[in-house]
Amino acid sequence: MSQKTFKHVLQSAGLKTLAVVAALGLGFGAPQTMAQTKQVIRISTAAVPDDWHAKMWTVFKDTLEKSAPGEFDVQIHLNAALFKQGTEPAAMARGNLEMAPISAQDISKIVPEFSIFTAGYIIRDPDHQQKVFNGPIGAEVFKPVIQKMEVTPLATAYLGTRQVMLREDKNVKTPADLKGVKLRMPASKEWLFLGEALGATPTPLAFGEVYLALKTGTIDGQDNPLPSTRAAKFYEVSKTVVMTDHLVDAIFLSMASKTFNAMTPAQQQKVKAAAQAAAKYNNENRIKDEAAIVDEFKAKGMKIVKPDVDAFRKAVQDKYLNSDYAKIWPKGLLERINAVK
Ligand code: KDO
Repeated sequence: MSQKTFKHVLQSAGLKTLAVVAALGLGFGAPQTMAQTKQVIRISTAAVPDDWHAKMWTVFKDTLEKSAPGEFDVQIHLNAALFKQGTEPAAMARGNLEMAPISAQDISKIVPEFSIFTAGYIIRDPDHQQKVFNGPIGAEVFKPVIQKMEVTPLATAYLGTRQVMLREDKNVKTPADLKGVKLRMPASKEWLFLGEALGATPTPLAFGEVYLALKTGTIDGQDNPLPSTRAAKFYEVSKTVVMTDHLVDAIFLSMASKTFNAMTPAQQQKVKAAAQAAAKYNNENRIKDEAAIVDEFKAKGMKIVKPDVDAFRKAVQDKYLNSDYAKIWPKGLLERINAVK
């Protein structure tokens, strides 16, 4: 549009249009002091609102808006409402999403050697997990994630220790007792392999569909950390919890590298600090909760089974160590993970 026609439009459209045009920064000689546009950070997670790893995103938002007032617009989307569970890394790489928690199983699809963290009975407890991922091993294993996935992990949150939950009353002592049990696992081959290693018949399903599947009997059970099981109310449609402790699970609060790399170093530091504050809030609450939920479930009339965890550990570890997954684990990494105290 020439300057002449532009002026003409303004004259005929009146002052209101002028104000809008100026506010949008389209006017000639628009004032330089105009408010900077905020960087939008859309977050997508499958977490349900009551879960700590859903609430932690509010901590992220509050912390960031306090440390960098007016610079960011953090938008939280729960219940996989924005992106389907497991599709978040691709959405971030394509530039359609700025942040998401991603799992070791998500990462393994692109960085196969990361599958070491999908194996049961490797990470011992939440403290071991934090030391592994926040130390030299973390720095090393996140490098190919940044290079190959175009996402930048900023903090490691403890998702909890996964237990098996069954819709029927059943006594499970060893993996043999799970034979033929249709155990729901998240939908990827890395997750299904874990279900198989536990002795069950794994069935892929998104988290959001688990409640109904338990209720109708499409599946016989599912595995999840107890706080998530409570937040999603799976106890309403289950009778038995088998305390297998089979996976000390993590999610990595990650940002699209395109977004992260476009920020100033000061902004990057604030975003990282906010992600770490969120993970800390989640970890503290979740650890406290995990200890108390067993009694809560007992009080609700659920059967809590203490299986032969050594039998599960041996079966799961043997299955992984003899699999193709283990063949590509970096030499010596397992020993180094075990040596972290
Ligand atoms: C699940 O689907 O079982 C799982 O626990 C897998 C995790 O990686 C994570 O996606 C989690 O669901 C969701 O955040 C819902 O709690």
